[in-house]
Amino acid sequence: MKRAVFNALLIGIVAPSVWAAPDALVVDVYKSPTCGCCSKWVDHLKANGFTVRGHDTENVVAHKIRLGVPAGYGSCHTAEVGGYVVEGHVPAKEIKQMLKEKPRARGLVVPAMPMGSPGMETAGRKEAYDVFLVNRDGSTKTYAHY
Ligand SMILES: [Cu+2]
Repeated sequence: MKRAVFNALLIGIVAPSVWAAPDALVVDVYKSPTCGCCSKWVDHLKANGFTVRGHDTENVVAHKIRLGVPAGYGSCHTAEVGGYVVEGHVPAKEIKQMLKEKPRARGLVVPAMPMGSPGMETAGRKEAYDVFLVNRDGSTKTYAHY
């Protein structure tokens, strides 16, 4: 009985901080436990105000298929936020923009792992890359260019 009271108090203390974070800013990330650049991208999201729930798995591909990442647009990790898929090293800026604009789309992808993208910072090296919006029919269009 005392334990139950203690738990109730604990929930009372914890809950407000959970409510303070809007649901749309919670990102579920599927990645291999040994992926270094995936963890660095997670750090990038956290630094930009996202709450991240990490899910280590050896079968990230299953999530890409489930969430509709088009063939050839895959990267090292796959994430879900606000009903959208976010594939690869997508900058927090475009994720926030998408959550605000709420396009009728599957989500955002940055194929492969471009040097200089968030989580792929390499001293002195930057590659040009596109952030693509994946439409509901699986077609893509450029959402941002770096
Ligand atoms: Cu990566």
